[in-house]
Amino acid sequence: MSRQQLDDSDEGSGSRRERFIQRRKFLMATGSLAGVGVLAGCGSGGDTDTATGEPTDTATQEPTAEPTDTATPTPDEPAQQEPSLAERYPGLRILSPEPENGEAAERATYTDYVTTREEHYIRNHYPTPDIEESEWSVSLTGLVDDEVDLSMEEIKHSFATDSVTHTMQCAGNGRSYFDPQVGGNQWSFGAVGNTVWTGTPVSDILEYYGAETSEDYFLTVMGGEHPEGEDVFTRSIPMEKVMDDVLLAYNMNGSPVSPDHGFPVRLLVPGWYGCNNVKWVNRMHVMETMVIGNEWEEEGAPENGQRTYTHWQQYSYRVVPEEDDGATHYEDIPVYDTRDQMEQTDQIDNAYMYDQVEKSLIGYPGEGQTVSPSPAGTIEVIGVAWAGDDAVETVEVSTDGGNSWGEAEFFGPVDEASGWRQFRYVWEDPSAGEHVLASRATDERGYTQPATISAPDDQLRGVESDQFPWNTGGYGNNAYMSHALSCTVQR
Ligand SMILES: Nc1nc2c(c(=O)[nH]1)N[C@H]1C(S)=C(S)[C@@H](COP(=O)(O)O)O[C@H]1N2
Ligand SMILES: [Mo]
Repeated sequence: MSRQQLDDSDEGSGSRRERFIQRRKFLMATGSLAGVGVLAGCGSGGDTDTATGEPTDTATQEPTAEPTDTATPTPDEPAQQEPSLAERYPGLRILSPEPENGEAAERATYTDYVTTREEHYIRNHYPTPDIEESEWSVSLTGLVDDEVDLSMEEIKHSFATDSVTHTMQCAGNGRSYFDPQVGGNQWSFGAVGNTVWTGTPVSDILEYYGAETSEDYFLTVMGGEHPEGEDVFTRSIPMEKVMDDVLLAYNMNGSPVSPDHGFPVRLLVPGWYGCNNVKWVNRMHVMETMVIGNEWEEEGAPENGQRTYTHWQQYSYRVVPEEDDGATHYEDIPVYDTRDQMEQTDQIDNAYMYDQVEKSLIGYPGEGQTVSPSPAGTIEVIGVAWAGDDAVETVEVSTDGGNSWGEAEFFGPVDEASGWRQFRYVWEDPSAGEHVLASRATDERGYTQPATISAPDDQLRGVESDQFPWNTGGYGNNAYMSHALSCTVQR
């Protein structure tokens, strides 16, 4: 029996998730969920017990009322069964147990500022590797004075330490709303979370080892989890961004990054799509261009003709309309911001998914929920909004399916632009019955979420006539009607 079948037939995990959701609702109602232990142990000194490779992240988890009771062993089963993905992340809807892929199951995730691990999506191309921290190293190669191999000890303690709040979102989030559908994981709204990451500024390491750090260079970063002979998860990050705020992160929400999120170390590119945040980093290569061409396609695996290092930089994570055979490969591009690339189609055929485009999600009311107005006759709509490494300027809410809009107000922490903003909208005197709620964000540059996704025939490469470009990879969907929800008002 495959793991998939096991998971699907495992009543226990389903009911555990039910209990999690019930309990979450209870905690929300009693107010005890807000900011649970979020920053406990955060900072450079709080990571002393990571050498075991089994990070304990209890500090960031919501209190669990029940003991983990899923492994009720039958006589012929091993007693020590590793908990399944669904058991470890009861807040996720699992898309595939191996490789591990799951998204936040409930809209309620988008009422809180910090996303707990149990609700933070996971996106893997290969299964999560089992890594001993003491045996892991990150090499620095390419245009540097000294090529070196850095141990985790050195990464953690020989350089500065910094923290950043980052809204991590998969570039494929919202893909399931494409019509016609495109291949790949069918993410709905939940492949996004907001967490606090702690690590070493990559700029510190590059400067120390005499790397070429001029603006038009790139740092190409590789993951170490690929099975032998398979493409290496690789991204080329513009040096300008690397030197600004990129981290080699080893803590998430104040305790060691869990294996599924990149233990012992991942790249953290504040405000940029999830794909740029390479997990299980084992090499950083300083170069003049992005990874491109034969040298990088064949290195390490000359016989199989694979796109060994170029696949996820040049072929995948590109905005490709139906009429193109594939994405045009570039050595460099004039602008990195994804929305700017999508506007400059005279210069770039197919945008690269770098900085995230503006987006928002309503967290309350939830889809299909029945809600009653307060004694004062209002309903408070709550949600979150983000725009990559640009600040969100305004959020508007519609309670009539996008016909009319009212401005929401912000509340909650403002750490930096790369973390989302919480918003609230006071819905005055809602009428009884079903309503379609939508939200739309505008960022500091004046970009606003479009209404819908275009038809493939329109062959768009950027946002036009209030439409997000349908694209073959299903990337970047920020159309507000895709993310609208219906709820029922009872009075
Ligand atoms: N090495 C490696 N890094 C990776 C990936 C991967 O498959 N392998 N997936 C990427 C993608 S597509 C996303 S969206 C994020 C997801 O990070 P998370 O699982 O911590 O949410 O990791 C990125 N980093
Ligand atoms: Mo992703």
